[in-house]
Amino acid sequence: MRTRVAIIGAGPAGLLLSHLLDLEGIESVLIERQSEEYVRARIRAGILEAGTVDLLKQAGVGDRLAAEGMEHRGIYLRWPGQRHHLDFVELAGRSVTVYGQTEVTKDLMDARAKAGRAAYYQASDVVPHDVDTASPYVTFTGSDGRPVRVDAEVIAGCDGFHGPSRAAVTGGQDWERTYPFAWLGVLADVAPSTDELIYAWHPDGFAMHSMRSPRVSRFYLQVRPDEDVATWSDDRIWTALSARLGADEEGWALKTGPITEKSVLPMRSFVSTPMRSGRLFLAGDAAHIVPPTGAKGLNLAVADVALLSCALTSWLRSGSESLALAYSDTALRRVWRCTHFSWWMTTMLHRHGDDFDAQLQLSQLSRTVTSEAAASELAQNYAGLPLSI
Ligand code: FAS
Ligand code: PHB
Repeated sequence: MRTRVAIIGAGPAGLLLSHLLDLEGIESVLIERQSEEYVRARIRAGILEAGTVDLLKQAGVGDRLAAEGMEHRGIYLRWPGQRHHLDFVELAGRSVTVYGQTEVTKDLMDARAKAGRAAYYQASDVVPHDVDTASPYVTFTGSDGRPVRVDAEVIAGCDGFHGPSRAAVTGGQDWERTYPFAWLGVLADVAPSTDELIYAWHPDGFAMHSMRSPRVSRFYLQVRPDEDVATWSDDRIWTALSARLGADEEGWALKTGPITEKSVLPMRSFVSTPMRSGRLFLAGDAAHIVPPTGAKGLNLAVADVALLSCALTSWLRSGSESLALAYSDTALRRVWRCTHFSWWMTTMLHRHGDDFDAQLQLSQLSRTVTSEAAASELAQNYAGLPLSI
């Protein structure tokens, strides 16, 4: 078949790009390896920057977000003997919103179904071809086992870290940093024990108290990269969270309840450049990965797509290629800013190295909560820099 933009990957990047292009009257086809049910059920990020919230609302997929999203003014930073609230609205004039990536995906998929736009789920052997020519195309095997070819003017690689698109970018360079720790992520059917997120430094390792709704909490614990999740009983999880989040020390009770999901999440920083090769454009995790400590993964994918949909709209609708030519450099400025911020939050809050490192971390934490300039720097980055549209 033929379309204008062939999009590989139905994560938030691919789904949102297709939606934004559709609003501009530009047809696209989505090609996804997993089933629709699988994509809908995936548990990932949970914090939306102010710019992401505004964009989803402007794009007409923000009604449920407006009704169910939990707006937070800031976060708590805590370490033994210390707990401090950073108010992002005061420090940076912007708030953040707790609204699961699962919900964002549902809203985009529902909008897609309502508009009746074509999507190929359970597509295998997906390969982009001739991306450096004027006639790129994608081949794959459909869910019915038959071969499919999609000819397009442009291919958008929104297929995450493990997808095929990045390998099709020629003359690229990759940067990577891996961390000697990981996160044990936990979802529990229990009301949050805090009104806003707690980021905790602790000698036993980092911990975070996040949430999904007034009845569902999300927690993270620093563990070893090769940690076996089976060694973490529910009791062991609650005991570690109580200690690291300071409940024991500060005398408040961490509410416990049924744990519905637990998994180990690797931590890495990765940037691949350029984010364009001929008629292939990369967006989201296909081009960059950040450790989740800065809550940037999903928001960076949205920022890439906001930029890319503008660039493709002006190129495909009015023939002006200037934004498309600038796409990679423009997107990478934000990518490196978010990569630095996520690395900085990660190295400040996770136990690694020796006691000297621990003292440096505690000094950094203390500086961040006592210096308005340092607190504002964290707030501006966390709440999100304006989308450079
Ligand atoms: P995605 O990975 O979401 O989507 C890529 C899509 O491409 C997927 O649907 C995949 O199935 C598809 N695909 C892959 N290969 C393909 C092929 N060969 N053919 C067709 N389709 C293919 N961020 C946070 O801030 N907080 C978190 O707690 C958090 N948890 C995370 C947990 C995990 C396991 C992962 C991987 C990421 C997590 N992130 C988190 C980061 C996350 O939010 C990502 O940044 C976000 O999903 C990026 O969106 P996309 O770029 O659309 O990539
Ligand atoms: C989450 O709620 O899943 C979450 C929140 C903040 C982060 C990472 C994950 O930094």
